[in-house]
Amino acid sequence: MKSLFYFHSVVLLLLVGCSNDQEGLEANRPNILFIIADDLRNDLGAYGADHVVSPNLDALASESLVFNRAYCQKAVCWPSRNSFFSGLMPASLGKKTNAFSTFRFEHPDISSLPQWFKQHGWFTRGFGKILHNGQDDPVSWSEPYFEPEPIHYAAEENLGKHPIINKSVPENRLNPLFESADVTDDAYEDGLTAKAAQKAIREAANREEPFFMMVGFHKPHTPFNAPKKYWDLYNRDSIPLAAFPNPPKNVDEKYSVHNSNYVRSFKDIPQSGQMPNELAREIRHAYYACISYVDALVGSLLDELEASGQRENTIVVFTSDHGYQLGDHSLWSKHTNFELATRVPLFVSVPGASTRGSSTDSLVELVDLFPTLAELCGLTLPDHLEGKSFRRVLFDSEAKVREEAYSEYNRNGARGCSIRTDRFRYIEWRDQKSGDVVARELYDHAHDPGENVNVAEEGEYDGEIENLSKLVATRM
Ligand SMILES: [Ca+2]
Repeated sequence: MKSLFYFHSVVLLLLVGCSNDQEGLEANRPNILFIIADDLRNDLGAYGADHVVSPNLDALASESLVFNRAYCQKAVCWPSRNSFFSGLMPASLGKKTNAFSTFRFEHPDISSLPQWFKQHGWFTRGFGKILHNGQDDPVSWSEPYFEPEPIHYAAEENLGKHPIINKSVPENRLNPLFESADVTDDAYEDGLTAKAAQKAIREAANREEPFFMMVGFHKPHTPFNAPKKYWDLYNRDSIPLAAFPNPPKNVDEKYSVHNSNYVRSFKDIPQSGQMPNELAREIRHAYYACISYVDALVGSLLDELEASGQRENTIVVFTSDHGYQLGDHSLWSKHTNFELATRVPLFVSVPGASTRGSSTDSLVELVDLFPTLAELCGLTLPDHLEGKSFRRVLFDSEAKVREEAYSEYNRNGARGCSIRTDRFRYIEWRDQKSGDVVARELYDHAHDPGENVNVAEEGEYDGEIENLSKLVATRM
């Protein structure tokens, strides 16, 4: 009888241990592994992109709640990353004085996301590209941040000739946009980042306190360089081209689109006009090879978690700082307010959560990750946060915490304020001096999920526009 009671107690304990309730999770003080890709649009198996080879991320998705509608707050590295890292919206980060300033320039005393966990007893580590290139936030980490020396090129013909990529067009014109080099994973910096993070995961198994680890990979950011074995996973002829290669109809192109200057700044890329189809397909091939490379590196981290016995008590987050356009709407690169540039992949794998392996259409923002992760682990929230916790969505995929997701990108003297609701994307372009609305865009996702036709001036949506405009005003 006694042993039967014991048996029942063990079963009960196991059930409690595996339950999805908040208390169990808090009591376990879970580890957090937060992985960030760079410039990764939602071209992954979990989002229906069968033409992309991403087996490790597909496996992670099957253990996660997959967010179909997660959005960055600004489709460019610096503000997006500083935003989710600090918990502030891009407009609150302060003036960027140079490439080496972070949000600390104007907010020296707030706690960052990892720092908040550090202050609550987590052992925090950072690897690779987390803030912008070359930026660190030493106070956030329990041990010094690790970033390898930049290695952008590894193919023999490209070695030693090419300066570090930056926005200087003349310098970039020396650099190829992509290379396929017959090298190992750690011939590029992302492979070295993964190795260092793997070692830290192994070491963490012997530590009493839980860990909070952020690991940022540079790919699939330009240059689209990946070991040849990842290129070999694809048959170029079957790689799809952009379904809609022209700017959306009825937009003011002065604000809405750009001329892809950044991608055109690389060697042998045409300076104007549409990319020839053959080149477009080759660039997409390169981008997908980079996704498969990142996928393998993510797999190496997850394998290490499993091998060190920590997977069952680790929350895993996978996301990107923003999306990307690959010839869609005539655009190469990010820097817009469209769905393809603002939407990001987001998987959140919470031990024991009943939503694991399902997906949600709940709207969330990257700036929401700070309060969400803190709440999940039972921490109070610092006062400065500007996001909303979506913790309850992780236990109920039908739950909604937001009516809209907000993103902003400015161009040619106009502030572009964009919201995505269940049905619409609405963009309001306001003159940065007068505040007057100079252009509007409305895309009806019920009929136009590709955002190919701006219907803002068609009259039949005037009522919706009035409401959407009020909603934008609450966020700008
Ligand atoms: Ca980026």
